[in-house]
Amino acid sequence: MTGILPNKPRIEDDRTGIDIDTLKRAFLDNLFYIQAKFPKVSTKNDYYMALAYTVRDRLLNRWLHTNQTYLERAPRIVAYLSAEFLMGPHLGNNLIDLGLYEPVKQAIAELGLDLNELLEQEEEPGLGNGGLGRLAACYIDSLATLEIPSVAYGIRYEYGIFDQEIKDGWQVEVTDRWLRYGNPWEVVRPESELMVKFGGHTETFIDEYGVYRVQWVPYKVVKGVPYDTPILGFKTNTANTLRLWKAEAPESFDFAVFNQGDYFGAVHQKSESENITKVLYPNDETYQGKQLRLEQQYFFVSCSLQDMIRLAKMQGVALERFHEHFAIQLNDTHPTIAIAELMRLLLDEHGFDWDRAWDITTKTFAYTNHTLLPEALERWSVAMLGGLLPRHLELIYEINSRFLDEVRIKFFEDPDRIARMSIIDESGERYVRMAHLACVGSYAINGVAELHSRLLKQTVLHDFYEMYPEKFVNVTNGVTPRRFIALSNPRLTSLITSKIGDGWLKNLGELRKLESLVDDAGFRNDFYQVKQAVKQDLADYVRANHGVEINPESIYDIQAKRIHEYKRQHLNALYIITLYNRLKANPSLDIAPRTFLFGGKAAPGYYMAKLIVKLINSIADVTNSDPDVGDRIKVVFLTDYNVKFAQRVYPAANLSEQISTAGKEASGTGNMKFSMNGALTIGTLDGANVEIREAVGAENFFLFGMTAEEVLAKKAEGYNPWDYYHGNDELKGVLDRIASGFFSHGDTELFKPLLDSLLYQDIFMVLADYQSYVECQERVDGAFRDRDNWTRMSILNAARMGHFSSDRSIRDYLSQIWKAPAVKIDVPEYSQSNG
Ligand code: Z15
Repeated sequence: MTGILPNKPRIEDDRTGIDIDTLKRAFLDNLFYIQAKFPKVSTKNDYYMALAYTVRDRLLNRWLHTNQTYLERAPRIVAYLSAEFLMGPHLGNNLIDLGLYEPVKQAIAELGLDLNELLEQEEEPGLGNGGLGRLAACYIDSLATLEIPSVAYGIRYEYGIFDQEIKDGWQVEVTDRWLRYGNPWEVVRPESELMVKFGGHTETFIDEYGVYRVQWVPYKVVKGVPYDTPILGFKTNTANTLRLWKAEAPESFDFAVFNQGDYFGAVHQKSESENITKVLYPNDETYQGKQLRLEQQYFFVSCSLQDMIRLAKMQGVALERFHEHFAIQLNDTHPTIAIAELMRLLLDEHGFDWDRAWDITTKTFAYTNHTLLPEALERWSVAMLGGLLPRHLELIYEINSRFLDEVRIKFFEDPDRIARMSIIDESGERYVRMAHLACVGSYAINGVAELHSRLLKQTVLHDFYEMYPEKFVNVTNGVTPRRFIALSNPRLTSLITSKIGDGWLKNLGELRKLESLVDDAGFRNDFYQVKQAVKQDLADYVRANHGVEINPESIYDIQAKRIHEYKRQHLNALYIITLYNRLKANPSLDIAPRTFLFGGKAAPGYYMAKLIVKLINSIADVTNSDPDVGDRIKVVFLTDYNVKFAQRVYPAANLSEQISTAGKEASGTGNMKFSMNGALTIGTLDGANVEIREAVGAENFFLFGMTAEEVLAKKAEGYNPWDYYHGNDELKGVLDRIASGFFSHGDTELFKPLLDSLLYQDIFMVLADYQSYVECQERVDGAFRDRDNWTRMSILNAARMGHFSSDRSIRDYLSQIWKAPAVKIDVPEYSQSNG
């Protein structure tokens, strides 16, 4: 539809101008014409919306020119497939990326409003659980910043991760109605809808050329509608797209035909279709095996692949060359059904033969593994998968049979391998092992930190490593400094920029220039003052929201992450009780005052995690009101930890708790965000902690606990937690204190499941690491008392974290896996194009 219409609309100056007066006029204009309000009757949310639209207007030129450039030039595109994108609020980030933060702040102030209050209004899109979803968000930020043509595909959950409330110390989940007031950042594209089939059966036939073919006759069809959100690069013209799919009932499948007069049946079928994208599954790292989850995965994968094929066709790219046009990254196994789906599309819908289709497929996909925990590995029962996706099950069997032939040839003397490596687990009820399918169907397999990638090759994927050593690479995770330094910590950002200029936000390695300033007493004092000011902000927040007074002079000791036994929030809790017991025994004990802050959600069905939340809150009740403790210990469980709140938390920390059992945390990314903001880490040699410690220097990192090798060895020799309980009086005192009902109003049953799990199994070896942890915390206590030296260590942490920018991670993906060149986007001056 081009015809005589000019390619560019006349663009009103009020939609692009960035001088203060234009921004003010544009804001009032949007308030009137979009929110339909006068200032007199406007709510804070109206003001937020007016500002969001003002900013959106100013990014549309970049977005449309980027899309047009990609359409015309048909560059190689990175497609990032993820069931989760934990984006966090868009407004502040977009202001930073556009370089509009300061002028907008001023314009808003001149209108008598406060930018921070408007930023606070935004309901964040919490379309992820934790690290994996947030990593995807950091990666698309860096892809845009590095000007890499890319598209991110996912699911537009109507309800994201639940909101957490705490009632009587227990977690209570509340529905996340994030779309309640509308979403100014997305654009729905109903004209680009696609259809996705489910269920039914397959039929064979001989086509017009006499070729044997299969067709899938589905039981139902669901419509996928794309919702697009622009993802800006930092100070570039590139604005890539996050395309999230919403499920709807297809009106073309005329209900009247299928349900003659069955009105209720028709409405029911409609709501069943829409159910697919209703809600995010709230478990992090535990696989549940629910059919609806498989429906979600297949739904968004099928929409995304059809979308890519449609784009390639539009650009005149032959499907034979699909793999040259797209590199598809599978974020964990969640989108792995894509391997079978691309085969189906090429074979059944585009007439390819097997060998050509398999060649294209295995040159297209790359797989990122994010965990070694067996409970997280996805396996779909053959019965369920075959019922929902009958054609895909056939294809998976065929892929498997050809794959196992290769295994037989390569390892002809080792028949056990066949059973171990098969995509189908046949040890009991039959399951499809999605990680195996991902390994077979991908040209690259990566772990997310050096240790994790090594352990992957040695343990979970050992057989696959022996089969395909050349596929295995490491890409250590990273995080975006735009959101987690510039936006989260404006004070630190101005201090750094005043010393080393502003190049560091695009090239985080430049932070190293701060190292030489560590000997400058004036700079140390400025750095210290920044940290104190941010700590005061958090104290104000905690007073207002939790009614607890915390002391900015105390150590802010923070553990913020999903609640999980392997992350060992309960080890932290045992240390708090240790200190408490010491203070009770010796009320004049001299310790550095500490504020223990926890934040994080427990999966609603994860009983032990919820009990840990209750334990922390129960300890807080006692310590925060015991006069013997006074101001020396405060414990606060920060409710409803999410991206928005995380941005307040990272900058305020002195000590970052990264205390998972070695070998269990694949990487961790919160560890990086804390350290960049000048927190010191207390941690095990797990995940990316290993590399962070190497980067910041062992003398600036508090290390404790067993190594991954020692953990495995101890397990092999037969670990008995009782030995530690009986061998350590202080530990025994702590566990006995909990057992006595001291923290539970005399109830000796409440925490028994937790104590039993520690004393009878302790699969995460909390008791084995306890003594080492306590001693390490004593070193922390000592170090904090030397304020100036602590500040030195803190500066060196921030200065040496350049390696952990997600820009570096994306460069690693590009050079090792994707090989997609950058494309510069031109945005012609509006004044010229508009005459
Ligand atoms: C998740 O958040 C992570 C791994 C998973 O397998 C699932 Cl299902 C969710 C996390 C890892 O636990 C964490 O160590 C890592 O930093 C993060 O993914 C991003 O790679």
